[in-house]
Amino acid sequence: MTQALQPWWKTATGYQIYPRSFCDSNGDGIGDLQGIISKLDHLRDLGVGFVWLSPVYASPMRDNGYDISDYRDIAPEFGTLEDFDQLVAQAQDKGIRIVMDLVVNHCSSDHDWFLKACETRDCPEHAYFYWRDQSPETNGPPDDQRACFGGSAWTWVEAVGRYYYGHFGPGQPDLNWHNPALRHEVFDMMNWWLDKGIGGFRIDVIELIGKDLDTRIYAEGPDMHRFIQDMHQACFAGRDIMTVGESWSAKPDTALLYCGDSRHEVDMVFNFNHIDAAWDQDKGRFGPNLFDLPTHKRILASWQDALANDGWNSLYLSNHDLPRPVSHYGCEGPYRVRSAKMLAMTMHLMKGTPFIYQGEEIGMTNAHFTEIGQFRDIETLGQLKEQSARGVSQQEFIAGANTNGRDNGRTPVQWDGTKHAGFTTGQPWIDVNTNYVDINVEEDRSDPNGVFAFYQNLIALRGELDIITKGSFALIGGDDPNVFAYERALDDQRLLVFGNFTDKTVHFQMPETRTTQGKIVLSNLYRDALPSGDHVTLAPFEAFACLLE
Ligand code: TEU
Ligand code: CA
Repeated sequence: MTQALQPWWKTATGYQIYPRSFCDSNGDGIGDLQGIISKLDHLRDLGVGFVWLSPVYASPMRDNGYDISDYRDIAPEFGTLEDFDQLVAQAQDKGIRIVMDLVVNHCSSDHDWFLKACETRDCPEHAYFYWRDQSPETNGPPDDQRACFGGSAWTWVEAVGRYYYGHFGPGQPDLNWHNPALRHEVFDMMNWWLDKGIGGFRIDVIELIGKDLDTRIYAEGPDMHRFIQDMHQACFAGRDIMTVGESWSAKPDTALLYCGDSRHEVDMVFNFNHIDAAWDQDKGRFGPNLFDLPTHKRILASWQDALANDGWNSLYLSNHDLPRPVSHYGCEGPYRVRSAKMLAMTMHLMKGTPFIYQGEEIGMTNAHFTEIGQFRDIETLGQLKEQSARGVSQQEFIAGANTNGRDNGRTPVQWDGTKHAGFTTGQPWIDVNTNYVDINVEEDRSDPNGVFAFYQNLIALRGELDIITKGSFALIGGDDPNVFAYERALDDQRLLVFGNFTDKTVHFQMPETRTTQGKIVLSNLYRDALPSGDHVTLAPFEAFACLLE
């Protein structure tokens, strides 16, 4: 039987690097490109096929690079364009592609375009941004829209006598995608990077381009798909690359509009349905963690179903905006290692491309900061202001930020047990987690039963079993509150996956009595067979995968 060759990004595993926190090569306390180059063997050993590199462009770093002041240069604290070319070449030698982060919903208020746009209405750059007059009723901003990082989304510029729109904040003015010259500039820049041989783009908040400010439709606005299709035609068509758009508003019923084959937009979306389902309706991410396994399973399964025959799923639990998976879904205590493996297995064996976030491969935990002064994130500090004004105490705020705030994923990668975890010889820009003495790469990698070794096996298994990338997906026991179980199927093969999300021994009811035992292909304990009978007993945070042929 001949089967169509799959694109590389369907069989590869991705790895996200947040450069500021990955590895510092020169002792200034900030991770950099040479630091990444020095750790490429770590990634090759893990077996990843590509890196999603969070922004390294020139930036005043108010939002750590998600505020770009020059799209064709590298921030000096990260290195130079030569360092970047070296990274692409050396990664390629190790079989790893570099996928760039593309932040084009907005730029930095320090970008030349914006500086010019603020001087006069009579320059082309003025039209690269969204401007509105003051409201005749209030003599204030045109509407009451709040910015994501706090304050009004509108900022007054005296010299031009108008407000500009910044969805995230005044330091990140939104680019006017409705202006053809702006789109042309952006596409030109994207092709410039693609011509350097990068592996593709992760596109920041893609759901926000195409907004209609007058009707106040921000996400998935009326022109979004048209603009993504323009982008595809101008930059992606005919290139062997991978593109993934971040969309906080994509749902199973709109997913194919972004990534269906015939749409010519992007290959995948990062959706957040399984993430914000656990957020409090009013307090958002800073509220309590409302994780509920049946809801989580239903959401993941609905995405598997929606993209069963067209489009493609991205699979992930964490990134630089999210808490650490063991802290959020697993256990930080005695079952840390075991739960890290369980979370990895249940995520990676679904259909789609898995993404590992730096530090996840050794089971790093949340930050557990104790003082406001330890937080660095612009969103967290903006929320602190807003919530203090509403009477939330500092203590309460710190608890919320420690549960779900963005700095949890941004503490430096813990490489070894030496001072500052081997991340830097200087003073790190954000505190290293105090648990680095016990939890670090050197320690974990020296243990054949460590988290790293398990990820290696998981990634290797992906290369061995076609069923992981090609098989169909069906949830088993969707209502069970403790166990995430599913079945993959390809031709005569079945792959059963089980993960206990609790710290208790549980009995999972199978829908039918099994007689065949199958072969255990991966286990985070010492299981060697699937028990026959009508139920499976799982130890705390146990996970295993069983192949039936
Ligand atoms: O994030 C988009 C985004 O809307 C959320 O992550 C946001 O940070 C908020 O937490 C929702 O509560 C992307 C980037 O991943 C993020 O790091 C940037 O700050 C943001 O866009 C702006 O570029
Ligand atoms: Ca540095």
